[in-house]
Amino acid sequence: MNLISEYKGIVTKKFNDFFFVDILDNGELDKSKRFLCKSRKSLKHQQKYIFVGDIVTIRSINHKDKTAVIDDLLDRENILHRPAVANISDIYIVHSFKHPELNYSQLSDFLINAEFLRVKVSLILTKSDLIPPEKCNSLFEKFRNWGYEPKILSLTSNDELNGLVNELKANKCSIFMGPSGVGKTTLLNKIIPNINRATSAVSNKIKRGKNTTRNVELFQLSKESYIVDTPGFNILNNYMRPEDIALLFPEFEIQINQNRVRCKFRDCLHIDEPGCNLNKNFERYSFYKYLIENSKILCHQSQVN
Ligand SMILES: Nc1nc2c(ncn2[C@@H]2O[C@H](COP(=O)(O)OP(=O)(O)OP(=O)(O)O)[C@@H](O)[C@H]2O)c(=O)[nH]1
Ligand SMILES: [Mg+2]
Ligand SMILES: [Zn+2]
Repeated sequence: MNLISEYKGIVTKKFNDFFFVDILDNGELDKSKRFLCKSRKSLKHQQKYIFVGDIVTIRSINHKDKTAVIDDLLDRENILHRPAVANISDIYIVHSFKHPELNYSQLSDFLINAEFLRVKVSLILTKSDLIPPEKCNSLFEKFRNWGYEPKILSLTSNDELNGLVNELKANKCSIFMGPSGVGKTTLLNKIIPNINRATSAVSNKIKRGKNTTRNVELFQLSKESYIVDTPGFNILNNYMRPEDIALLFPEFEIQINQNRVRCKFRDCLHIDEPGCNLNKNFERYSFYKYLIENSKILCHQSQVN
């Protein structure tokens, strides 16, 4: 007889009113520790909504049917709103060089919104087999100037894969995010071979993904590390205060945090304030100015309304 009546678990998948919860005990990769759960009604009344990545306690455990009830939600480290995932430690923005075509402004939007969560953000570029090596090298340099050292992957080579896997194993909970068809699930299938999640070719005509992955799902990579695969989606821009935007640009953040350069004013927006010494000679500076202007307008509108 099993005397334990309550377990701690991690939510791996959510669909309608149900959740899959994996028990967090000895961390072994064991399917039998997965329970299909509903959440206790009063949790909703307390506005405690549960997302993939949440740590919960479960009760009313039926070991035969593998069902249980989520009894409580433990404190979260953070929450990403779209897609809704909790407790992320590392974000990997995934884009392909081609099919679908690399779109710089879309990629920049993804990066800025990922930086908003204030966790480590990395860039993965896939399908390098579809472009000439020189093009690949020049794009590598471009994104290094944005402050990211992209990991370049392709179906035909595993050169960068081992390094990436070791990195993912050292992270607590990594998430793959990016448009449909860029190869997020293909990559996950390579990293955790027995999961065999569905992937599909991008449409021939418009070279766009087919939204193959429909749900956010969390997979265990090793004893204490997880990876979340997400459906391709359009980014939902977070509202950012003008004074917070510089920290979302590694081009500025490095200068500010290394404290090599100082601005005259503490609330400097690094636009055209006299005495601002930050280097603005970088490719995405006009995008930065655009975000500041946009944020000021939104801020003004909210004060008027
Ligand atoms: N040529 C080439 N094709 C790739 C590479 N990586 C993935 N693909 C192909 O790209 C297509 C889309 O891959 P998926 O893994 O389904 O893409 P996804 O990002 O998960 O897409 P959604 O689930 O719709 O968000 C598949 O046909 C893959 O075989 C690559 O490195 N090179
Ligand atoms: Mg997918
Ligand atoms: Zn400044």
